[in-house]
Amino acid sequence: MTLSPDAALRGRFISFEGGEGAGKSTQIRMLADRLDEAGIRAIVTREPGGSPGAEIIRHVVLSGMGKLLGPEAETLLFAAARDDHVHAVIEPALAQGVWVLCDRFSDSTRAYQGRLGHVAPEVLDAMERVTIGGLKPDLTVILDIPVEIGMTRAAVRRGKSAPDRFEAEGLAFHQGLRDAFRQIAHDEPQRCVLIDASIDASEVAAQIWAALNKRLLSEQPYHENVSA
Ligand code: Z5A
Repeated sequence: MTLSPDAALRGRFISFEGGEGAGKSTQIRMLADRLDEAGIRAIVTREPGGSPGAEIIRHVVLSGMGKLLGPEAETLLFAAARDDHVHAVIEPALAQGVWVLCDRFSDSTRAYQGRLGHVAPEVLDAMERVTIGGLKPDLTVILDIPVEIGMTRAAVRRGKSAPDRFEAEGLAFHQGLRDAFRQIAHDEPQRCVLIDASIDASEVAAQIWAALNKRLLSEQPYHENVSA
């Protein structure tokens, strides 16, 4: 694959998506370590949040305050957080040739607020035009896990703390979410890779690394630096 000079210098943008307890944070950390060993500069970030302004909004939405405003207004809060995050963190990093590993991005809005919250696609399209413009992840890793396993993992990790606004939703909500992410992977196979996240974390990591090698590391200039 031949890239234009600007595209070759730009960092790569990888988002991680999936239901609760799928292991996104775990896999992002493992991938960041592996990229570091390969000599590729990368930052780890998350949504909602990732920039000082967006972290304030994260606190509001996860507390459940946004839900009280209704689905459209809650979606606007996620969009406002994304706008700040993209402009303050993601775009500057990519422009400097730094890779961005992001725990959730716009597919989460499509799944949670679109499919589950019934916010109309044209409303989501309009918000995306404002917040992300043409920015799309170069690769989206969708971690797929049976709902019961994911919820159990999340409950164990949470311990005695109270569930947040989305963790508190029931089984049907989380099943709908899983379906929504699987549908996104099906609809956009060039951007997305669907990975079984119910297996051992090191095996999940190996599959992510293989997908990344196939789709991104064969491009110039990164292949010269990396041994698979
Ligand atoms: N949201 C939205 O509605 N709209 C939007 O546009 C955006 C987000 C961007 C953010 O929650 C919430 O915001 C999210 C959607 C909504 N809703 N929820 N819930 P968050 O950031 O607080 O949480 P999360 O994104 O859902 O992630 P998570 O539940 O924290 O899980 P995770 O990052 O996918 O998993 P983990 O922390 O890596 O692993 C969970 C536990 O499982 C942990 O103890 C691990 O050690 C363990 N684990 C991980 N992998 C394995 C394997 N392979 N085997 C066994 N155990 C494992």
